[in-house]
Amino acid sequence: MGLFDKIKHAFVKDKEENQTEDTTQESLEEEKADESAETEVAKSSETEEESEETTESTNFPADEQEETEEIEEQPADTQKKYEKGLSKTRKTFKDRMNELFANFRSVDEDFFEEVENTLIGADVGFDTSMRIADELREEVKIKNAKKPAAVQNTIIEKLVDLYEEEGEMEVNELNEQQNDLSVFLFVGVNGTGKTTSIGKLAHQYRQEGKKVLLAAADTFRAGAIDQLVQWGERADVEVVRGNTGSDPASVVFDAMTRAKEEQADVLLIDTAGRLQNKVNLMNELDKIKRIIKREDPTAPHEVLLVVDATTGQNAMNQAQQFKETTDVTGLVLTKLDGTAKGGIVLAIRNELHLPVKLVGLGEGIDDLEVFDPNDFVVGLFKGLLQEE
Ligand SMILES: Nc1nc2c(ncn2[C@@H]2O[C@H](COP(=O)(O)OP(=O)(O)O)[C@@H](O)[C@H]2O)c(=O)[nH]1
Ligand SMILES: [Mg+2]
Repeated sequence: MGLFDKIKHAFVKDKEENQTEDTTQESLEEEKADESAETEVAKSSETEEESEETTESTNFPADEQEETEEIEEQPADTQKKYEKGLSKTRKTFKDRMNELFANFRSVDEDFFEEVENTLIGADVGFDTSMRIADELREEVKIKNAKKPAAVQNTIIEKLVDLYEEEGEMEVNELNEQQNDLSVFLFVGVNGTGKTTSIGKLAHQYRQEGKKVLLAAADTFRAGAIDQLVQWGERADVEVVRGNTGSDPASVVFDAMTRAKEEQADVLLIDTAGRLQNKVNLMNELDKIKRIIKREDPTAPHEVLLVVDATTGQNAMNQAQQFKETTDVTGLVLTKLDGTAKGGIVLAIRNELHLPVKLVGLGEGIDDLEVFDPNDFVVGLFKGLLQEE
């Protein structure tokens, strides 16, 4: 099933699930069937929101029980997490669409320009937004789409198609070594969520029964080391640390030695991200990498750049700069739950060509997911499709 069809499917399933609760809403809709397109769009988004809340509250206790019993998470739970984490983005996008169609008179040039602005506003990226609008012009012509619902669905179809097309060669899974040590180096500007993401990932691996070790190579601030130690306690994994101000490379050396001695499965390395001094940062990261390689020539197996989704274009610029500084293998996109601009994932894929590997969907220890492009897109657009 193609991605767009998958969303359509999710949309239909949602409708069926909520049919019993929706009877009042449904009859209301029938009564006002002759109302303008503007209210039609607004109303169906309300229905979707209500139903979302109901499913979430009924599923929550069951989710919690399952977590302790089952090793592998149910795919449906992951999907729910995405839907929850992306609710702000979805709502904003929905509001913008509603606005767009409230002013809708005909599909003219002004309309397409509004579509472009809407997409840029969602951090989809300038080039990508232009491309979508262009393809939309074509498609609307071919389909001779006139009704708002048909046009809205076509916008989403274009977004999904483009997103899917660019991701064909992408590897979103982390490069884990089978029966051998996996070394993941985390880089990124302060405050983006490196330490938090390491803590969450350590917890996940620990749950899987793996032996995990953390390295506190952000020795620049005392608070940074303590914070990682705290996460180590929460995740029940050990932290290799040095003193504040000590050489990060020496901490990494200690951690590599210990990981090998203790036959650890995973070593996660926290680093300081002082982008204001690019040369120093580059030297520091190079030195760390050299030490890692000397101990294990196949490592590091991932260099993960952590970026904060709420910072939009800034995150894109950081990613660009880090890409020039060191060999980044993938992105950790944090705080997707706190932004209304989840479109940044599309921009990253289309403009930076770096795979997103992990996404942060909240501050809790369980709020990190291996990036699943399909779940992401469903989480982003579910409920936005209109009945034609
Ligand atoms: N809402 C939300 N907050 C996050 C997420 N990831 C990190 N944070 C918060 O971002 C802040 C900075 O995180 P931290 O790990 O200290 O960043 P670092 O400086 O890169 O190590 C903390 O308050 C975290 O709780 C996320 O996915 N969602
Ligand atoms: Mg930190």
